[in-house]
Amino acid sequence: MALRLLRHGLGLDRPAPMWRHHDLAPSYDVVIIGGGVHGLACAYYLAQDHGITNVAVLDKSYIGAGGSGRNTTILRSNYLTPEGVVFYDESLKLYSQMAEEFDFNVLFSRRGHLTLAHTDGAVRTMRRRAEVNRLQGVESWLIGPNEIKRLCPALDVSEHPRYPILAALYHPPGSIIRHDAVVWGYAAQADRRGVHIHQHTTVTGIRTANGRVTGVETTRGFIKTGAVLNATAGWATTIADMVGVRLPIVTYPLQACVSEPLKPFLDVIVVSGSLHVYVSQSDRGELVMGAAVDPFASYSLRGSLAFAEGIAGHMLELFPALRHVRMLRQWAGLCDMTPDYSPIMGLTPVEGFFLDVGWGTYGFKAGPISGRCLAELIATGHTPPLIFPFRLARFYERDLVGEKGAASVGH
Ligand code: PYC
Repeated sequence: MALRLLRHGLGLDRPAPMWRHHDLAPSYDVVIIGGGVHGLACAYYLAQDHGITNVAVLDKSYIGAGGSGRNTTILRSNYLTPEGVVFYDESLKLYSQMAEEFDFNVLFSRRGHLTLAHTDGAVRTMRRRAEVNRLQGVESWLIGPNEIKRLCPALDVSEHPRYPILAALYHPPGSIIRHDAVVWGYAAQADRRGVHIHQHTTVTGIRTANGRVTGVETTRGFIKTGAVLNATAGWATTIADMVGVRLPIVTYPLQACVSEPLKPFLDVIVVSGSLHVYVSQSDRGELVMGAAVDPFASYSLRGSLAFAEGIAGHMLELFPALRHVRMLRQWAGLCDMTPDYSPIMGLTPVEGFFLDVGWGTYGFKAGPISGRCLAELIATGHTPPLIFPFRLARFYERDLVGEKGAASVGH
């Protein structure tokens, strides 16, 4: 015991770092801009599935500092379009296998997901979503107030609230996971296979010649490369501008907050589009809550009083018993919204410049599958069918994938 105490005091039994620091190499086969779940997952699958390990992941801050560490950790695949449903369902499968694959506890927890309908119009949309989901083999169906009460006894399903609950779309596979652990897991696995993770390394320019990428300028020096993946949020348009690719993206802040820890009372994830709120209870007992994006385009990461007041009011309409619960902290992340509320993945007119951007409020749930598909595209030159519908060219070809109706809350 005394020896262990001494070793601990001297810092001799610190766990090994999960990823290493490297000098910037003069060239890499692939440079990934953005050290969130998407970028790190792509690096991992390049190495794991395709044996491409001469890869750099660059982040201007620390890994997971962006949307990957700022989301509310909800995983689901009950989308509105067939293209969206199959895509997010593959991601959910990868998330559910992650702990075993990495031998690392990512606190994956299958909870069930309820999207409440308070109006006839919302009931119609939920019914349509349920049909689309089931046609793609995804568990999702409409339930009434009695079943909602059974799954979530704390909800007020009486006729008294301003917006009584008429029905809900129930999606049993809906889950939560520890978002930091996901980032660390991918980083550790990518590092182990030889990928270089460069934190605090800002991209200042991308060089091209004859319509193709030749290298990346950074605050730590120049990197020669023929393949660059833009896996950023908030800075997606800035990076794309560096090679003259225009993206149909407008950036909005999305705020979230957690309550003080409470005894476990909420098994399911609850979403109300009409009341602009979604909530789950973490393994630590905190209520993790979010709302719609802020109603103005901005790059602000600050929380606002208007958000705190709004979400508290809406939470109390759903859960009156929580009136004495205190909010512990609040924060914001950046959401790159596209015109059809679907992401942009794949090729661009500049050879060697790839996109994994425009995720709006859906990014975290898609990290594993978009990383795997982008890795396949970069390695083989072929666009996997799962991401073909999300190509940039769809905006010129009038082939949109309208996913607004699958949002957690109204935008
Ligand atoms: O689409 O499930 C969702 C979601 C949760 C938080 C933001 N978007």
